[in-house]
Amino acid sequence: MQSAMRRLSFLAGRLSLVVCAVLASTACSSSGRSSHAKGTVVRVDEKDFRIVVRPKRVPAGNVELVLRNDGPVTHELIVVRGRRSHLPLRHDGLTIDEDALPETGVLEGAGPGHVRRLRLQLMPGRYQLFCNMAGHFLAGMHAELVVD
Ligand SMILES: [Cu+2]
Repeated sequence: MQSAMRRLSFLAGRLSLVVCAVLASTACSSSGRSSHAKGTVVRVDEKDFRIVVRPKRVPAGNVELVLRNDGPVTHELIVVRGRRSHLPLRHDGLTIDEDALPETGVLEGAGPGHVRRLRLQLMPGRYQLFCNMAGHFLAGMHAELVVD
């Protein structure tokens, strides 16, 4: 019974986190830049086939990812909470099974030179950032962000 309650509150926490992410991205797209506290800015640079995250460790709360695609091909960014070793591969063996994961945030694919922002409210834990275009994760497009 107690473990069931713990699981429920864990799920509720995940749900509120997803809702926050959705609200943040909506606010971003409707008003451009918001004037209230942006929180910690994390630079995420993508290129064939790496993701560099700076800083790699941030305090919990509002985090703004600034994603830059250095190309030369289109890349996307998916953020999930958990350890990399727990990310499930699809049967194609080339991509992560996103449907099996509670996503924290997503920026769909964009071409070289694009800079986009994703605002998230993150609770403490380990987060995996990866590109899930066919083969890109396996080629090395993943990085970890630790939230204290
Ligand atoms: Cu990619």
